[in-house]
Amino acid sequence: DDPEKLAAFQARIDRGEKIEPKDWMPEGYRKTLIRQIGQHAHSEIVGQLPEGNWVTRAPTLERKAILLAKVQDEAGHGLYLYCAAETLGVSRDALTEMLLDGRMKYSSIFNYPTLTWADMGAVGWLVDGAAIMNQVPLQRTSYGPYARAMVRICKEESFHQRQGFDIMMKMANGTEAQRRMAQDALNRFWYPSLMMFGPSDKDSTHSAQSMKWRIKMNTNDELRQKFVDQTVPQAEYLGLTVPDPDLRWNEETGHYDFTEPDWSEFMEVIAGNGPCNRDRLEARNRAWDEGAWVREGLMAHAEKRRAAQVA
Ligand code: FAQ
Repeated sequence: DDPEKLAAFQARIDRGEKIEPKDWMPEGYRKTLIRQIGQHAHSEIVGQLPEGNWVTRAPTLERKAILLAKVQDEAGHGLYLYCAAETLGVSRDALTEMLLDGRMKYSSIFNYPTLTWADMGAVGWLVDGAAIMNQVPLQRTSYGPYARAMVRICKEESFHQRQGFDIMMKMANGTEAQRRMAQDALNRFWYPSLMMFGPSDKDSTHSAQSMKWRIKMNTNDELRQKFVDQTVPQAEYLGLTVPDPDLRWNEETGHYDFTEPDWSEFMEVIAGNGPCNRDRLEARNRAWDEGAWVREGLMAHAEKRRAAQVA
């Protein structure tokens, strides 16, 4: 890229201007955005599976209606994000193909199983909570279409987080067996949720450049710390114990000290070897294959209408 163009581009970013689809941008900026927005879109789509697993087994009609709405919201988020990625010159079909054949990633969190109803509480509370922590600053990201998609997504995510916390309240204040289920869900989802923010800053390959371009507004460790600081008092309010014996409030720093996730487990999960990676990709591939007739039908219909117009 031409150094003068690069400098002018960086100056626009530094002034806080939004970059729009038709503006000049460095190839690296475009590629990083396609990777991040694409991974984010895939996460929303694959992220429907762990909760979709419980729609038919929700304990009441009301819980079922709420969960169904939440899962449908995630599909909508995926669609806004694919649209934002398409403004960068990549098609949704190309992105989908890269998800289905494993060339593109989606969030590590969705490779963990949802074993009990309490997991619906833990996912809403912790997973959507972590998602919001990461996405609220992204409303100010430098790429216009991504920033605008985030505004609506964040509003919906805060409803998702509250519905999860509400399930946790019911379970944590229910029978002894329900309280144990809530604790067990927290035990299993705590570290996977901390991993959602990505590797520690020293191992994050993209953070420095992405922050310079304001694609990312915070480092992975900054957001992880914020999440811990916000969530620990919520766990206390629920009367549940965060599964980290070394967790403690640090008066000097004004933050909680906590034990880092097991990064070797994280690396395994993002390499495709987590507990559910194979199932998740199989489910998405099956949905794609089984939907082929719908796509073909729509194409044939469009073709017929076009031919009729020409005639
Ligand atoms: N999982 O250099 P960095 C949701 C990869 S919320 C998998 O630090 P970066 C809502 C990374 O791609 C979840 N891979 O990377 C919902 C890179 O590999 P690459 C989605 C991960 O991009 C709730 C390598 O590690 N949210 O879906 C993960 O600067 C409930 C090095 O890492 C977003 O995507 C991970 N956790 O920072 C839906 C938010 N972390 O590509 C349903 C937007 C890192 O070079 C139910 N994304 N990697 O092969 C971001 O903010 C960033 O992309 C980070 C990672 C912070 C995730």
